[in-house]
Amino acid sequence: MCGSSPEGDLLPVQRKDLLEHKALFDFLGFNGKERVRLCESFWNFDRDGNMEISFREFRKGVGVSANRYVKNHFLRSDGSDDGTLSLGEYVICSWNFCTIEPHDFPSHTYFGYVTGDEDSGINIDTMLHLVDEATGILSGTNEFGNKEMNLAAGNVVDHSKNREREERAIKKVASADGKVHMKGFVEYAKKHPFLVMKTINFQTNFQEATLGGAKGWNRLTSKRSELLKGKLKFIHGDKLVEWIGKRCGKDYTKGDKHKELPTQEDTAGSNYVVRE
Ligand SMILES: [Ca+2]
Ligand SMILES: [Ca+2]
Repeated sequence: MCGSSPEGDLLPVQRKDLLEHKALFDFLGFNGKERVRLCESFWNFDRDGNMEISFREFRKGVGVSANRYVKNHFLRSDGSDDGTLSLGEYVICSWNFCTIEPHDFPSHTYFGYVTGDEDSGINIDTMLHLVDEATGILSGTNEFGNKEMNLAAGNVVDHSKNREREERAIKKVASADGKVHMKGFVEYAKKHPFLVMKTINFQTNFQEATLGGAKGWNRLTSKRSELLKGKLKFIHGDKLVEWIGKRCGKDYTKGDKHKELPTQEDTAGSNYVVRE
């Protein structure tokens, strides 16, 4: 058994790129084949070839729309804060999202990415906005700007009634401070699974675009909790980028630019556009 090395077909610059992140791949437990595959998705996403993934390239690569959830996920993975993901940031970003285990997923994850902090709450207005973003039942327009099927079928829908009904349901799970906290959110999401559908879609798309689906990530998913040692019950990308970097002897919050491509440095952040 002497199959060819998974790195055999790579260009020298790609091999160098991969080697630079060896400690990171080792720490996260990627085998040779998986690390090449993940790097290949990075190089494919990077349409303009500047060795950085812009938000636009990220959305196109994963195949998702620009909603608040995807935007926050991208921003928190950008440890160096320059508006793009370097290979190191991208590896952590995809590992973090594609290996989330079923019991942490999706309402806890979704909540964290909407609030940015698991101890803070979501205002009722924001909750209504999220419900509308997910379904369009309050405004009659979904996140893609399409009218609901009801309207297309010529049925008259009273959206103010929908809003009142949802507002009542949200108030029921809100805390004394008038905000919806993690516990209330999870309760609401249990009865309204459509709210978190986009986290499931996002993970599915992301897994497919990287290691060929959930199956390709299984091995790494089973190692996740052992690696995190239960210390970080819920992890945001920015904390994770810092935490993992420290364990790999690399500071990803300062970025790891490719010095041999100096002309791209000035423009690296200019492709970053977020539509709400
Ligand atoms: Ca790029
Ligand atoms: Ca960055």
